[in-house]
Amino acid sequence: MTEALLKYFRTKEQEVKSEKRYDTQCPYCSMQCKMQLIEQSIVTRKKYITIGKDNPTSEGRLCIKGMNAHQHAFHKERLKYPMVKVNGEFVRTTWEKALDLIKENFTKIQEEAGLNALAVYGSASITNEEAYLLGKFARVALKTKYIDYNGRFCMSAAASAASQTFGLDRGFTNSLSEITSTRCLILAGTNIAECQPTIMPYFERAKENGAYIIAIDPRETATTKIADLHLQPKPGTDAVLANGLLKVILEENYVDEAFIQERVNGFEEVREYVLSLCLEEIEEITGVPIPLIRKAAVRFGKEETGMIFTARGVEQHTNGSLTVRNFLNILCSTGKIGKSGCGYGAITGQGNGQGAREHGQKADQLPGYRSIENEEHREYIARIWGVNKDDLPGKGVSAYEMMEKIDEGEIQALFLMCSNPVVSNPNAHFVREAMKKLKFFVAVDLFFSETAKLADLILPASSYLEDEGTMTNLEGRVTLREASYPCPGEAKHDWQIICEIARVLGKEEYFSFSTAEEIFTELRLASNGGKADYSGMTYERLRKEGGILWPCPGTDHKGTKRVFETSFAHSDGKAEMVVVSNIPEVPKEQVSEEFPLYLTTGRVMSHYLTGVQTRKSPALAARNIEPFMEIHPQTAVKFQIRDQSLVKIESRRGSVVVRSKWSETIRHDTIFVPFHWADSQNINLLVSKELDPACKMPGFKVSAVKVQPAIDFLN
Ligand SMILES: Nc1nc2c(c(=O)[nH]1)N[C@H]1C(S)=C(S)[C@@H](COP(=O)(O)OP(=O)(O)OC[C@H]3O[C@@H](n4cnc5c(=O)[nH]c(N)nc54)[C@H](O)[C@@H]3O)O[C@H]1N2
Ligand SMILES: Nc1nc2c(c(=O)[nH]1)N[C@H]1C(S)=C(S)[C@@H](COP(=O)(O)OP(=O)(O)OC[C@H]3O[C@@H](n4cnc5c(=O)[nH]c(N)nc54)[C@H](O)[C@@H]3O)O[C@H]1N2
Ligand code: SF4
Ligand SMILES: [Mo]
Repeated sequence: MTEALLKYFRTKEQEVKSEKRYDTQCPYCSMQCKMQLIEQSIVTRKKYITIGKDNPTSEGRLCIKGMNAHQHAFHKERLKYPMVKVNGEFVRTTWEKALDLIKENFTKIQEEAGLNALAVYGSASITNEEAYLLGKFARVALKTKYIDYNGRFCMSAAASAASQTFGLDRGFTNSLSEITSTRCLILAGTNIAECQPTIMPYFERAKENGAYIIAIDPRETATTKIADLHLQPKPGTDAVLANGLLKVILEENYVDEAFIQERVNGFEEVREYVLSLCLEEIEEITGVPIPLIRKAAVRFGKEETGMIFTARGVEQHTNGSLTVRNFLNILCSTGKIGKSGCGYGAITGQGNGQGAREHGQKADQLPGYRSIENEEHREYIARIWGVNKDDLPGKGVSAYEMMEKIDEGEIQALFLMCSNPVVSNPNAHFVREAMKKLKFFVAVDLFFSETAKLADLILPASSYLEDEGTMTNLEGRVTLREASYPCPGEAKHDWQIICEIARVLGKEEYFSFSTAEEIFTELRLASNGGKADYSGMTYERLRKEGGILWPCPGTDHKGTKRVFETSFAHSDGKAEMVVVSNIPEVPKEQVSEEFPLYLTTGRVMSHYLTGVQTRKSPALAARNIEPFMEIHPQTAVKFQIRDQSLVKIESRRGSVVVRSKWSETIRHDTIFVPFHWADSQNINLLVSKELDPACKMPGFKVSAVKVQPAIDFLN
């Protein structure tokens, strides 16, 4: 071919024949960045680009995950048809046959073993409409008490702490724009630079404006690098560290007596306990030197304004909820809550981590943040649903406890929507074995996830590009995701799937929705008068206003930028401080001669959760093709582990083999492994089943382990 001809074809290849644009929101984290997929037809193929769209939260920014999300949505392994397992192999089936199979098995199992033999496991990556409908589906169509969701492993500790201390759990009590003018910011166990990258400019602007940033993390991360002061506690000792901070605040008298007098209960008990502690002991337990504890406390105490942010680093512990409460004790004592530049932020995790925890997927919850054990709440929701209050089941158990019920045979069938529990649950080997015992298991997913592979039937769901609905972001801002791309093959929206199953079960009258908006209209009513009140929001308003912060109790209500300005949400209007003992109720696994190191787990920027989606995205997978173990070089040498070599990590529960990564910036007694990989690289094989007694959060962030070169193990 001549040069001229080649050039002609090259130019032709670049020539855009036609272009379509689809508005949507990123399927990943709680920032819910608004974006637009541009689909260009060029000569031989289609070309895709994703760009950010302006909005009040992410201000048009995107991170690499959002930019590349279409790669998994268009992946050739996307499920396009219902798949049924026949003799151990999945074969394509029709929706009609799939629905018949569900009807037959659900009915038979409930007839034989009772209503509660069926369980539902939901997700915080689905829309508000779907989360709401799934809760209703469990209670009205299946009449089972067993429903819970993956948010149990995510937001439960922070949610329970905020509910107990403030009487209300809106992840961030203020709006993001206030961060930039706040004087002191504590980032406790959060790695926003990798996990909510588009939030970073708020903190960078705060720093430019002179804010002092304190990070608390056993590792140095891209987030701790923006901090002025980095405290590196032993994993799992944050509650004790918070006691240390409080002690200095009390001794140096940075307390806001007037605020406490007027707005807080329980201060005296906390003061008495904290003053009885000695800083030397706190230094010993946490590994944080006293001068640094002092420096952090004095700075936070003396600044005019301050905010505390927590995330899974301090929350995913068997005392996670009390740990958060102790950070809230600091806010209450210093009066840094409910004012401009003063507040609390539980950095929410999943895309709809906020909304999905409000509308009834939790074992003990009804829509609008109502309680399933409160007679008035039951009455109200039963009325909206058109059922008898006494027919609504009671409260069930948490996500991991459902796995125990499956193992015991009390739960015999499972309907799973949008989660990969065999990878994300603690004690993963037990969970996989338990799930194999299910008599009938339906999974709704985009892909053959590790868990879906165990199912009897897999139903193909639509993705973020295709499924319209509302998502509530980390600010508590409800946003409308305008997805409109056609579904691949015969995939359906999660809400449609719920409605169709309800129909074959004879419950059509309660689930006769033909659009997501119709479900939202019912959700608005159901949330009316509840703590998370969406009743004033409409799709039209959400479109026009770019999102609304809840509570929004009327169509002329503007939404709520800051909560707790004049009172807290407990009946007496006051916040409840609580004594948080240095000795946790559930003892944490300690290092020993046999298991000499602490293992903590978490995330990297390019992967998302169990990695089912991001491992399929070439641009993302290429950044981290496999898991790794971050270890201090001195520790590595002690255990004969070379950099970039395979290592066996073992706890009392199991072992994995991953590659080592030397890092000067992690504590000597701690290793870190991200959890985005499955099977023999699933770090949850090592994590124990112990749960926080208050909120049932597992201790993902601390296990005692030993490490050795994998070569010994392979020999
Ligand atoms: N790239 C990416 N972004 C995500 C996700 C993802 O999978 N990938 N997931 C989303 C979801 S669902 C969630 S919940 C959030 C999670 O967001 P984060 O909670 O910020 O993420 P993690 O990496 O789990 O943990 C945060 C930090 O806690 C530290 N840490 C570990 N143990 C302790 C401890 O005992 N004390 C303290 N103080 N710190 C500790 C870790 O070193 C880590 O840097 O991210 C969301 N965004
Ligand atoms: N060791 C350790 N374990 C952890 C954590 C940790 O920090 N350390 N973090 C915990 C946290 S915070 C979380 S949030 C959990 C998350 O744990 P999981 O809920 O298991 O996480 P995902 O990987 O998001 O699983 C979602 C599944 O749903 C599918 N999916 C995606 N979108 C849709 C949709 O729109 N509809 C349907 N039907 N399916 C869809 C995906 O393909 C995937 O298979 O993991 C927890 N486990
Ligand atoms: S992963 Fe989070 S920060 Fe990144 S584009 Fe998606 S929503 Fe935005
Ligand atoms: Mo999460």
